[in-house]
Amino acid sequence: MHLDSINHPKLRTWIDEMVQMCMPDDVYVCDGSQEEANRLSERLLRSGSFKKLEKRPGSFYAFSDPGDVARVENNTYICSRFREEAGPTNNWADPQEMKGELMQRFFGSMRGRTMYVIPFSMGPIGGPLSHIGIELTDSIYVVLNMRIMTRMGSKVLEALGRDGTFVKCLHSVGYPLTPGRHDKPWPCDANNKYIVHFPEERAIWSYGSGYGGNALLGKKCFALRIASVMARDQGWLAEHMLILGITNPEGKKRYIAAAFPSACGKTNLAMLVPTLPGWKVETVGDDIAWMRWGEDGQLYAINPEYGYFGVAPGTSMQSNPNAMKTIEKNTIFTNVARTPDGDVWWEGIGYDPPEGLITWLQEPYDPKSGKPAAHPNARFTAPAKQCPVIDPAWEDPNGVPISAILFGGRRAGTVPLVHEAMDWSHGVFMGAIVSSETTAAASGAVGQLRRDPFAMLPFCGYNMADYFHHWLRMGERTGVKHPKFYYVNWFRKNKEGKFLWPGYGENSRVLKWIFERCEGIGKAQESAIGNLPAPGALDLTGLKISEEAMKELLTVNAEEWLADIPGIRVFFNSFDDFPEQLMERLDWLEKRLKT
Ligand code: TSX
Ligand code: MN
Repeated sequence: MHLDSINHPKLRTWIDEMVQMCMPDDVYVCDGSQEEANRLSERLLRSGSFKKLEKRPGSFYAFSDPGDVARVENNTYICSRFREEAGPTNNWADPQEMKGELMQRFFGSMRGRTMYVIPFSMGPIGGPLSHIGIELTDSIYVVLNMRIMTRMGSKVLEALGRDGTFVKCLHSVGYPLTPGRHDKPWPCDANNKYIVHFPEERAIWSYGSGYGGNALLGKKCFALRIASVMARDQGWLAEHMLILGITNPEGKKRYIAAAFPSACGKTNLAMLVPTLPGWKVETVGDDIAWMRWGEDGQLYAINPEYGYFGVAPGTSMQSNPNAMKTIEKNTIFTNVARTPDGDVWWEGIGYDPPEGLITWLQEPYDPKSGKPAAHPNARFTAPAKQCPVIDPAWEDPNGVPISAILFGGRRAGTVPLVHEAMDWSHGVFMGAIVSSETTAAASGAVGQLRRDPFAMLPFCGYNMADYFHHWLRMGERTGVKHPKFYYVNWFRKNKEGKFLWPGYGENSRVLKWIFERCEGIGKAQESAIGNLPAPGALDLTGLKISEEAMKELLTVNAEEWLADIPGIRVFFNSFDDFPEQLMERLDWLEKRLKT
């Protein structure tokens, strides 16, 4: 579509300004149609950025510059007016100074390219919890991924009308095609990446990277960093949570939201296949939840996204059959390995690498090299509606009512399989102490404890102390029915270093107990840290697990917990204006553990 099809004066003015700065050869407004997507895919096939995957209809293969394979937290900024508003866990820069620096980077950055205007909606178009963004980008790869990850195109412009509000998202790969310069399969400016948020202005400027979390600005940048600020200002919640529906054999359904740091299997949980007969899990979302109190006093959640941007390695018919079926068609694969007959492969896909495999670096795969065929952060981008267990209400603009909120982390010791908070503020405390041990996939040492409150540390667009206050305030609303809070740990190990819990589909046994607690029929016993399943309350029918293992899984070892407390205290004290209520909760916990 032509730029003149835009009849929103403020949008038009902003685009004109950005065009002046970035100097693209052309401007194109995306309509979101299949014809448009076909045309753009064709262009990437011709230029060599995409390869067709003959084994997967409508699917493409892309590989990145090795210097542009992940989010870049060191180059991610929150440019609020004052440093204190960003807090100690974010990089802060003065908005005016940063704008000046970035304007130099963006100046002429789109020369020789087309600027694509992507109107997109986070959440069902026109829904009461939904918000609109406009991303300007010089990357076709971004356009095609945004078309899967968000509701995108003409319908969004219609919903925006002549004066609707939108989040301004500016993106350039930072590789202008100046005379004599040739394009690359993955253009980027790997040494000069900036992922910059202007929360007051509701704007995002992203420069130099084409990679998902840095370039698909609807996701982490908008739906979490900017939306968390909007949510604080407007009295709702923008969270790094999956949403699942769980139905018991009698047909009663409840919804659960859950926050986990990376490498804990969030997508696997969202699409879980229960081993308990008669129980069913359905997926509303696998990464982000926007939640608010409904008229009836229940907490309602939507998934603002339209697709899954999932980690491929480790995904198999064993670990996540529903994800495997979701990515059979209409999927973009980035940095996986490819087979000579037009399929994909990665470590942990569940079968041996085929003959003639080509790595993500476009080299012949050598198993003896010790180097993986797929990058550990290789991704699939797939439409949510292709998930075989997508929830019937996943597009309900009013959201689904949340009965329980789960937190979790990867802990070899200390933390039991599941425990329940005593009340809302205890639930907020549980969220605030979320921590996880690092795996090989993450950079740095293996097995190190990382604090990641609410799994939001990299994604909160303002001061995290203020974020905790906001969560506590949300619970003070009168006339509302609080969800219950739980902390789960699928990763506890025995003395021999073996996982005690089988995990995966067997986690349905834990979900069943949580479901029954919400029904008021599940039995619990109090411990120092909260409520544990009472003896016999966890349904272990048909599961081969020793009594010692179960005992270990549900043990609260006071010494171990007390050893954790100084670290938590240091973390809490690292904030100015940390909520008194949560500090008191820590004292409460310590006292209970000592008696
Ligand atoms: O996703 C996982 N979940 C959640 C599933 C709904 N993973 C994979 C984590 C990396 C992304 C798990 N890994 C889970 C889990 O519950 N549990 C474990 C640990 C584990 C690994 C292998 C076994 C058992 C547990 N194997 C056997 O017991 C044979
Ligand atoms: Mn995530």
